[in-house]
Amino acid sequence: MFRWATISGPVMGVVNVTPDSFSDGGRYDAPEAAVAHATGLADAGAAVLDIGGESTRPGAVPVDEATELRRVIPVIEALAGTVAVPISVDTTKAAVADAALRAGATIVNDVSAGTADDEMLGVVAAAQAGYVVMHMQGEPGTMQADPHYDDVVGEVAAFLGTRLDAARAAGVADDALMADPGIGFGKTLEHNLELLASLPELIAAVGVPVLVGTSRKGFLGRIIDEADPAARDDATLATVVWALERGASMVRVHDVRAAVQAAAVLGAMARASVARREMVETR
Ligand code: PMM
Repeated sequence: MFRWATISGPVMGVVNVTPDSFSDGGRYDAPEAAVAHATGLADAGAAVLDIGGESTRPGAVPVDEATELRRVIPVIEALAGTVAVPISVDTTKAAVADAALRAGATIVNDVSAGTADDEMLGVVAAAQAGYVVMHMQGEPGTMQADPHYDDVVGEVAAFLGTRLDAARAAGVADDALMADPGIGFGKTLEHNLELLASLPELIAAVGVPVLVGTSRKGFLGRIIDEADPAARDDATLATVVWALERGASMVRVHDVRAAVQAAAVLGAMARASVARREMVETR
């Protein structure tokens, strides 16, 4: 039975076993390369390894189930026997989630929050797996065409609340649930910034731990004028610190080492500020 409270740290490492992910597509699409990369992320301090076989970048073409299975299952099988950290599978397909959970994954990261496949919530509940529900407006092929919200924070929180309730109704345990505002999924630069600015409000509204995935995304490229996603890790780190400082429980990143180090330093400073406050109060 998976519980988020048992996770050893706040950093989820991204392992894309795809030829076309926006920032690392094609680098780790051979199983051996993906396993070596994932093992390196675990050594760098990732508390969860997130394995994905379907790119969700804007404009991405969906892949069929057989292709996705062929990409992720060998990697999950190899990792489950060798790394100590939990493995999540980044998929919207129930059959892929089911096979991944049988192969040794214990978490399903579903960018459709169970809306893409009616069987998904049942598969997660039956396996007593962890489940990440993410908000997306539209679908990857078209989501960045013209995103619109009247109140992005309110609408994202309401959607996540509804999908968390659906997961609970299907039998997923409350402490196995995590919610994600879906930075970059059907959102403009301004929408992404508003969501990040409102993290404490969003976290309070959803009532479960929150995951934030900003790593190397396009909105960062627009802010720093950097077209190459792989050159956005420093910009990513600013958002990692921001998100953790404002209560996010986990960040999903490519550059695990930097995020782990930032989280360790933040933790040390937070402990010092608690100690200082206690000292001042007892004077
Ligand atoms: N982003 C991507 C893929 N999967 N899952 C969650 N929960 N949150 C995200 O923000 C997220 C995700 C796209 O990034 P990638 O192509 O680098 O994996």
